[in-house]
Amino acid sequence: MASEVWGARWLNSTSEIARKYMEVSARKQSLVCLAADRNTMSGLFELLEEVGPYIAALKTHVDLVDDWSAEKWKDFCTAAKEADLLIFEDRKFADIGKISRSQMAGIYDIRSWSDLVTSHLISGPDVVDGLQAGWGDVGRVGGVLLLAQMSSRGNLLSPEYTDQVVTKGREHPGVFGFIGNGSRPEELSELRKKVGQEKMIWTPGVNLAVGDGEMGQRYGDPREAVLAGSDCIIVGSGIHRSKNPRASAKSYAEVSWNALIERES
Ligand code: S5P
Repeated sequence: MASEVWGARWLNSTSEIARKYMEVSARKQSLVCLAADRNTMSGLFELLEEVGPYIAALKTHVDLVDDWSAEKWKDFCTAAKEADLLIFEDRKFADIGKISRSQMAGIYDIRSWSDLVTSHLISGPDVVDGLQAGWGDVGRVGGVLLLAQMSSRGNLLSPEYTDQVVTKGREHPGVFGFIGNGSRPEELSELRKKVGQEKMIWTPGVNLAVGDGEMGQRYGDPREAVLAGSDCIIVGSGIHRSKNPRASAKSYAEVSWNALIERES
């Protein structure tokens, strides 16, 4: 099933997690990663229950939950696994290797439940080794998404910086892929050319209502993002703030899946 739509991407992939993502996306016919930016555990459980069937991955910001507890989080992650989802902690690591390794532990113990994490490469390539060592410390494997571009206006990730992140990230087996700017399809096409076909590009900054979002966020069209090379659209408020999150998630799933078929055929 995954090979039918993902074709050579699936056949040539050497990443266990990338293959897992392609399989889940094909099972659910969705390239949607939900940015589950709700700040209560009940809000998170409710969202998961409503939209689980229409999404392929669940992105969290574990440190913004007001009533977080280790026990409730464990239950939440179990529910996410039961809903056939990859769990992606958007921690945006940026420290030196050994500290990143320790930050995978600590109170949130990200290494024990995340399949994917985000990281900047500003401190150099050892951050990726540190994060991989973190998963290794608990006998798990995971993938790092490097921020190659950002969706927020005025960000400091220059085209030269993006190029360096891609050049270094492409060679590293611990790098699952890159975060690209979903709000600008032309930037995304350029990014895809540089990234090649092996690694993933996941894109925030997409919404069916394009334009400016809150506090400097920018939104582009999800179909255009996928056609320009995005492998996964990261959608937050477009789903969790909508009047009917389930119906919205279904719409994003359909748009993204149809665009993938259009792109790959
Ligand atoms: O450049 C970025 C990178 C990320 S990971 N821009 C982003 O918006 N994000 C994340 O995507 C951000 O942290 C948030 O969780 C999500 C976008 O949410 P939305 O509500 O704007 O769709």
